[in-house]
Amino acid sequence: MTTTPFPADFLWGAATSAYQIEGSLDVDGRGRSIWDSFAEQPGAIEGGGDARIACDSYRRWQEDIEILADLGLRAYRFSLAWSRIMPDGRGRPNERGLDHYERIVDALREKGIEPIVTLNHWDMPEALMAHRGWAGRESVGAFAEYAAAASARLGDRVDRWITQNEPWIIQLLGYQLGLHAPGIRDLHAAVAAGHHVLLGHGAAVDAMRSTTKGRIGAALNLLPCVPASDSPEDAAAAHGSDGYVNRWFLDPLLAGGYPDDMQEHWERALGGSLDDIIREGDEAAIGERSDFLALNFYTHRVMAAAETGPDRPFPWQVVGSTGEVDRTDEGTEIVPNALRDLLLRLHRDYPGVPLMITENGAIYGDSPTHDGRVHDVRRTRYLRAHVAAMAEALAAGVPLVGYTHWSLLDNFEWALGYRPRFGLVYVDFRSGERIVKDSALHYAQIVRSGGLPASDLGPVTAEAPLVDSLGAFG
Ligand code: IFM
Repeated sequence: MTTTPFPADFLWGAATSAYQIEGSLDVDGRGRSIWDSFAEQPGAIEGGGDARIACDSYRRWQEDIEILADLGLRAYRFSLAWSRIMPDGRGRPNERGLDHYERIVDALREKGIEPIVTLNHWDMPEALMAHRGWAGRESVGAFAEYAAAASARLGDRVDRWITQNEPWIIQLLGYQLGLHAPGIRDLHAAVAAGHHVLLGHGAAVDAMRSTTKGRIGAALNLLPCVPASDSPEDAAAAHGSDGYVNRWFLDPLLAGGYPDDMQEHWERALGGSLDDIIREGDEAAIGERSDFLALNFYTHRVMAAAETGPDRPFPWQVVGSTGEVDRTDEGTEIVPNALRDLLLRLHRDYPGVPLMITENGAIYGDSPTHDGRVHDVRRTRYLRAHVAAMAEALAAGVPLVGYTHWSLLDNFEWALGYRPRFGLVYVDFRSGERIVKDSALHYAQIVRSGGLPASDLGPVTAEAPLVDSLGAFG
């Protein structure tokens, strides 16, 4: 009999977010969100799509929960649509929005599936753009009001909360590069937005404690940064990039404040101090509040030194790996060992903090074949490779408590529209029909056996790479 390092109560699950799956944008008193406006801009969404229907999960949520239950998953990470609960950004919460999520939480619990609730998965109410969205400090109080309303209604039955999803992506794509809502391109606004997202985390935790005993954390998308060569310049580039992407968010949440080296990089890039953004007492209002760290892991960044310039605020660039590397259909490098090493690093650098992987997954375009099934063998290999990486980290003593695969469903992949398919479950976007992919069935076996069942699938491989979407992020 083989032993498994996964504890019996390990939270095996899958993840989604409201805007990516729900549709039904104009029902039950929902207000407009920044993504509604962004998607209306010509050229903003590849293929010209929008999220008016998406996976139709606002209406088909029971079907989604049945699928989770049939697969034997123990946790479902989903998000509340902020603008369903606070249609005007501030003021009285919309009870009909809360009713909807209460029904979902209760149905999950009835099936023995732990709800893991995200509060901000990017769909800020449009009304808050009157105060510059996350770039304005008013966002912090508005977010805390929303968190308080969600916790007052659901706090007695949600044991795990995620306040913010991927602060760096909000900052980078939403406010620095303008590729996501609200489409702003301004470096100062970007660093302010990232800071307010973190302050919002702290304020939300404080606003929720009196109404929930659930554990509260934020989800960071972490990208290990590796030097492209042995040169000291590339080593410095990797360290700098690590400050920009990872430590700028990890350290204030878990180590008492922003890292000095990255603060200097920001000051050089902005040509002045950050004192107008980061005020006295702010770092204390972010730190020492998280009950766990949630992390989203997809790949790494291979970094080289570079000259700064108009489109490059920092002296480094992503160059990617040379030679043979496994990649997803989108060209993203598949590096499960980097996940293991990241977990070990987090355990070393932030000891005692429980870790949860709240996203990990890959774009593979497999669709139904003549037998009506989706034989996405590459996703199964990808999943097994990352489960093996988690097993190694657990065996080395890392306090990893769960894993929710991204995503339960093929869905609206933001600016990339519906082309990229991340789901364990195939969605026919014309009919709304769901087809459980082979990878989901294999995942069910992993969950049943509490680790990796024997398989003859062989190593992770992938077909020809397309474009490395992360390479463009500088
Ligand atoms: O779909 C997104 C999700 O909303 C946030 N993390 C990355 C996923 C894949 O790009």
